[in-house]
Amino acid sequence: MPGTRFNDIRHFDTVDSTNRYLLDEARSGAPDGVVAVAEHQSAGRGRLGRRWEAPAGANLLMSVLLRPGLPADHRHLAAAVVALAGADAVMTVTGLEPGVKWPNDLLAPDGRKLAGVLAEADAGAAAHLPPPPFAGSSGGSGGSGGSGGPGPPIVVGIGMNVNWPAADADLPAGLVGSATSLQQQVGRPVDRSEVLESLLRALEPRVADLATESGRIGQAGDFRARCCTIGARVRVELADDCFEGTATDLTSEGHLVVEVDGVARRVVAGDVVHVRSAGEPGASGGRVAPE
Ligand code: BT5
Repeated sequence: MPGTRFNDIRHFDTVDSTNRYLLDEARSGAPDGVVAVAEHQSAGRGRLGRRWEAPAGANLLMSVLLRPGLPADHRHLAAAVVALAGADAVMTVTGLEPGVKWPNDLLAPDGRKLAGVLAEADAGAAAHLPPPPFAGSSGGSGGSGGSGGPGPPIVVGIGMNVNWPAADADLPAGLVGSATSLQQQVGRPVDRSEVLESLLRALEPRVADLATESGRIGQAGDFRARCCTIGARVRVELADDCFEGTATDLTSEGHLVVEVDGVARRVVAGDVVHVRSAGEPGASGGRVAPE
């Protein structure tokens, strides 16, 4: 795609998972910016071993390989910029304004899930990268830049419900009430290639921003501004604890701050469910976990 790093877009009729494919390519040295798009995934994956459902030929199923050279504590931003670019594309193509649920799902205005993002870093592949030319500098022209910096390559996949489900009756019972599509929201079929092109165009400057500290601060600010989890009543489910509170902020590292009985608790990793009071439209049952 001219003017972007996304000039190698590989289309598949069927693949097990576009994330799995690009992680393997990364291990073989594939460069920053390779994109994989599938009509169908036979083993589309969500977080924590969960499955991503989509019938053939209806939705956007894509992954990008990024070598952003992000500091370890900022790697969540790779997923965040893809979620933000997904939201940009939805707004450009349909006019719908999705919310971004922490850490990186897109929700329709009625609270149902339109898209999910899965970021996977391959620590093993980092060994194949050259050392950063200016290790220790931040924001300069050297070691943190776009086409291959320190740190592992990161594959970020997004599954966006474009034309499926067309109606709730299309969904398996487990997703009724929690999943929706662009078509269902706007009442007409939506062109998947327009969404893909718009997403990649929006993603380019956001990924470029990851190379500098000021750019990262800007992206984190965009994420905070779009994050519909802030201000929401949430239930946080940790391995050994579960509590409810109100999400009040995101830290610059992307951790969620949840106030529980007047005490601020920082959530780094865990599942978060937006809790809605009776009478509010569709609760998001989507569980959220960090990559
Ligand atoms: C996610 O996981 O939301 C990340 C999904 C990432 C999918 C993309 S598709 C391209 C790339 N290649 C892959 O193999 N994966 C990525 P998580 O938050 O764990 O949500 C998964 C849960 O969402 C499932 O357990 C279901 O409950 C629900 N779900 C499954 N398919 C859905 C869909 N199409 N729409 C809404 N919810 C869905």
